[in-house]
Amino acid sequence: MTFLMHLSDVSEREWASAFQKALPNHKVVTRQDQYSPEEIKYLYVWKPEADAFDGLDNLEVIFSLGAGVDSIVKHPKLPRGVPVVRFVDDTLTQCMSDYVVANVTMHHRQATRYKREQAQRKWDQYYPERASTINVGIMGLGQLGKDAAQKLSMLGYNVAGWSRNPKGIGGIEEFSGTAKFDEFLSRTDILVCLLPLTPETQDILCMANFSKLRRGHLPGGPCIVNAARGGHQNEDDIVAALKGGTLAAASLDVFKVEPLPTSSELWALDNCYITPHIAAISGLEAGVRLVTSQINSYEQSGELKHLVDVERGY
Ligand code: NDP
Ligand code: OXD
Repeated sequence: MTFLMHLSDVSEREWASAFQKALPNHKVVTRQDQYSPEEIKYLYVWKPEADAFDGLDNLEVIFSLGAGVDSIVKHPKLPRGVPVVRFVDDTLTQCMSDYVVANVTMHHRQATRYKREQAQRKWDQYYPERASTINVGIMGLGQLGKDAAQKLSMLGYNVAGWSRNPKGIGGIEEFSGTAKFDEFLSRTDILVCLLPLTPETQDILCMANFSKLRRGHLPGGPCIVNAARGGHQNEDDIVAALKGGTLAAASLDVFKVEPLPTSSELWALDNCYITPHIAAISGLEAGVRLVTSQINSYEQSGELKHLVDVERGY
């Protein structure tokens, strides 16, 4: 039973050593090791290369290092019928909520205004509005969106969420489906994206949608926070919206091209808050614990949790 690491931009050796300790009866290999493709039963994958599935004729389970599986489900050679399991863990959820709460509170508390006034050595005692007057809208009410929504609600924000199907999360106003999207946008001051990247959600952060956000409540205008995927955002539109005032500020953790090219105009905008795809991490300890327990349960009873619906895309 051989377990192959296929982890682009991540140390395969480090993960392989940790898995080998946790799964002593399995052979754990990296792409640099000697193995024959037919012996691979399990694959641990992040950003699969074009040849990721070549020759893996006896593959039984694909484990995603990420919570987001867009690069796996859109892979042209993804073997049909092989289950895909994604990363779901409280450690990742907690990290993401930390990022979302930090960025929402920063925009609520007018970080850009005070940064600009500091540069001018200007002392102007403007008091931000109470959290309860700020409408936060979270796109995606899954593992990550639900937790962020609940934490922001506990801080006093007026939180709504948008998903495909209603979730019944107490204390959160819910909008479901495309028919309710404009209504959701029109009540939102700070828009947070925690959607999976699918053909339906591609480029959802665009000028047409920014111009539907509520204006006149958050000083300077509405703000966006994107911690999902760069494919959700039209970066030219974000630059234009940040320069022209359609958006007061944007927090972006993900980009169409990563690393974000040094030529991107986003780097130079003082109302754009850039982080290098670090909102939440699939940590080694949690990943080894999760995948080991999934492999053990699969081998004992055939059961797997957190399965991806490949056709749906998440
Ligand atoms: P989930 O699959 O648990 O949740 C996805 C949510 O999005 C669900 O509520 C779903 O609604 C909703 N959704 C999907 N498609 C649509 C649509 N067309 N219209 C409206 N709602 C839709 O995902 P997670 O919460 O675990 O993760 C979300 C994303 O966060 C990941 O896909 C990944 O890209 C990103 N991520 C980024 C990280 C970072 O460090 N920047 C780290 C981890 C994840 P419904 O349930 O009703 O179908
Ligand atoms: C993920 C990510 O999808 O880190 O988990 O982006």
